[in-house]
Amino acid sequence: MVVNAFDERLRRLARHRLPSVLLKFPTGPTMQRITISLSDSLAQDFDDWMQRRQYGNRSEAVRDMVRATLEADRLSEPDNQWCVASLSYVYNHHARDLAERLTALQHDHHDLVLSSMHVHLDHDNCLETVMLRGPVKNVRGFADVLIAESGVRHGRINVVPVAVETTHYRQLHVHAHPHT
Ligand code: NI
Repeated sequence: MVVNAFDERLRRLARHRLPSVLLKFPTGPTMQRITISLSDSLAQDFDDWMQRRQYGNRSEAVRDMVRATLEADRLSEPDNQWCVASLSYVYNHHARDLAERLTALQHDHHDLVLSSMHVHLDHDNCLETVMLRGPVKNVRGFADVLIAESGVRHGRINVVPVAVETTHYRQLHVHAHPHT
């Protein structure tokens, strides 16, 4: 029958397609084992630091140190490096016009601002985290202006350098991949 033949063809197609679909799933990064030598005192300092920072093992601690160094180096490159970043700060929402000024600042830079989260800490204080994406220079410039606003306290930014891919399909669509 025609229907059965069609079903059989579908089944065969499905069988044929299965391996290529499975191949698309990453199997995880391959690891290299690196042996390093430290003096007793440096190793002791490292273990103490690890304990204070709640690291469970030396490999994870070293990996984070290597990442931090490489990313700091990348961020110092003068080219138009892109990043994703989270900017957090505390402010008093009773301060005159401050809440409006901060919102206006985010709207003025809507090309950089992906989202923001607002937490009412108590009757006066608000904690806001703004997620940003764009050229490092612009993201840092935006953060500097916002942190410098009178009444904004504890302003900190965490910048993660990324490689970007852009595709134009109906609208600009950006993929941002962390380097490490
Ligand atoms: Ni609030």
